[in-house]
Amino acid sequence: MSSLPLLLLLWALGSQGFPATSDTQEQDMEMVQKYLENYYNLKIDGMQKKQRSHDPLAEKLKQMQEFFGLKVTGKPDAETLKKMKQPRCGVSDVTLRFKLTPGNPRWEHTHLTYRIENYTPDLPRADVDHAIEKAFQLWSKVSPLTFRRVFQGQADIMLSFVWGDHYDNNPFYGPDGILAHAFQPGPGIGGDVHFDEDETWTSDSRNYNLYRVAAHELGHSLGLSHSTDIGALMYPNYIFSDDVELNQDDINGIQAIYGPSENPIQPNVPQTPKVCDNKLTFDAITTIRGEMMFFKDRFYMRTNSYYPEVELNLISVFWPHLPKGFQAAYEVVYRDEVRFFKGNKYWAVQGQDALYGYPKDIYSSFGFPRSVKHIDAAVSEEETGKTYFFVANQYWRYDEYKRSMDAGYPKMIVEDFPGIGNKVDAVFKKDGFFYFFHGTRQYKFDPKTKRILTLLKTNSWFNCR
Ligand code: 2NI
Ligand code: ZN
Ligand code: ZN
Repeated sequence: MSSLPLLLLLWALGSQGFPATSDTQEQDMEMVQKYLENYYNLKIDGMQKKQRSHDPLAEKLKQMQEFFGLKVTGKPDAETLKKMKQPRCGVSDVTLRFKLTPGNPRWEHTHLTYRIENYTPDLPRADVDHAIEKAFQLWSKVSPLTFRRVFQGQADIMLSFVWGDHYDNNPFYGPDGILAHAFQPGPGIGGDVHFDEDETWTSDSRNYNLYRVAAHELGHSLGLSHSTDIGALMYPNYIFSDDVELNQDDINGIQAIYGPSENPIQPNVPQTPKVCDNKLTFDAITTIRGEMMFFKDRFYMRTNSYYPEVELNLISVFWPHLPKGFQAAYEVVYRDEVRFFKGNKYWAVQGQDALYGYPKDIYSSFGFPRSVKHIDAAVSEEETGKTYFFVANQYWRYDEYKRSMDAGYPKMIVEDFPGIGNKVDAVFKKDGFFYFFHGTRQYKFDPKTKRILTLLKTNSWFNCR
C-alpha cells in the first residue's frame, strides 16, 4: 500500500475531528484502513478526491459497526478500535450474513442452565422435553457452551408457553404471525424464551414444529440476531423442512460470539449456494411450466423471463416432503408432470402438488436393471416423447407414450453426444438444444449436428456480472 491513500485517509479522518498527530493514532488509522480493506472490501483510489456526499471509508465503517452491533457513527471511535483489535476469523464480513444482537450481549459464563417452566397441551411432555433438549444440542455441538437442565429456581434460560399479553411489553396476537420470542443474554428475563400458546405446537411437519422454533429462539437467547442467509436457522421466516440443522452461517455467528467448539471437526455443514460463484455445480435441472429450475442440496434456483434476478429458496417451500439432494429431474410437458430422482426412487409433482403414491422405484416403473443404482441426469423431449436417462458413461432412452424403454439401450454417451464427457450432472433442453452440465462446465449441444456449440459457465442463466 503506497502512502498516498493513507495520507488521504488521515486527512479524511482529521476533517471529521480525529486529528492524527501521535504515532499510536497513526498506527490506529493504518489498522482501520487495513481492517476495512481485508474484511469490508474497502478500496481507496489514490487519485480520488474526497467528496462530501461519498466517503467510502465512513460507509465501510458504518457497515462494520452495524455488523458488530456497535453504535453506528461512521467514525473510528474507541469501541470500534477495540473491536478491530480483537482476534477474529479471516473470512470477509461481507460474505458473512448472520447478525449479532445490537450492543453485543453475550453470556459471560459458558456453562448455562435452562428450565422448562410449563408445558403446552398440544404435545406429550416427553416430546416437549425432547424438542428443547435437541435444540440446545444444536448450539452446544458447535460452540464452547454447555446447557444443563434444572427443575426448580432460576435458570439462565427459562422457557415457557404463554399467550396474549404476558406482561413483558411484547404481547402475542393469536395464531400465526409471531410464533415465539426470546430475550438477548443478560440477567433476569435475559435469555428467556416464550412460545405463543395460541399456536399449535407439533413434533412433525405440521405448523409449527417446536424443535425448529426452539432452535431458532435459542439463537436469540445466545446473542444472535436474524440472518439474511435463507439457509440459516436464524433466517427470520419459518419454513418447514424435514431436518433441523445449523448451517455454516449460524455456526459463523455463534463462533463469532463464543469462539470455536472444543470438538472442531464439523463434517458436512450445509452451506447456502452462491448463485454467482464460478464454482457452482448442480444436482439436477428441469424446466417446469416454462421456467427453469436448478437444484442444489436443499435449494432451488429459478429464473423466469419477467424478473431479472434469480430466485434462491428452499425446495421445501414448494414441496415440503421431497428429499434434498435430487440426482436428476425432468418434465413431461404433456402430462404437466415433473419427476425427481434420488437413488433408486423417484417422486412426481404437478405444479406445487406432490402426486400421491410416491416415491416409486425406478425398476418397476421404467424397466431399469437392478445394476442401475441411481440416475445422474434426465431430460424429456416434448416433440418426440422420448426421455433420455444418463447413468455413468451410458444413456437410456424411454418412451413416455409407450411407457417402456426403447430397444437397443443403454448406449455409450460418447456415441451420440460426443464431447460432453463421460459423466453428466444435469441436463435440460431448450429451443432445440441440449445443455449438459458437468462440474463447473456447461455444454450447449446441437443434436442435429451432434456437436458442441459453446462452452459456458454453469451459472450462465443467472445474469451474473
Ligand atoms: C419465525 C417467526 C417468529 C418466531 C420464530 C420464527 C422462526 C424462524 C425460522 C425458523 C424457526 C422459527 C427456522 N428455521 O416470530 C415472529 C418474529 N419474531 C418475534 C422472531 O423472530 N422471534 O424469534
Ligand atoms: Zn414474552
Ligand atoms: Zn427470530
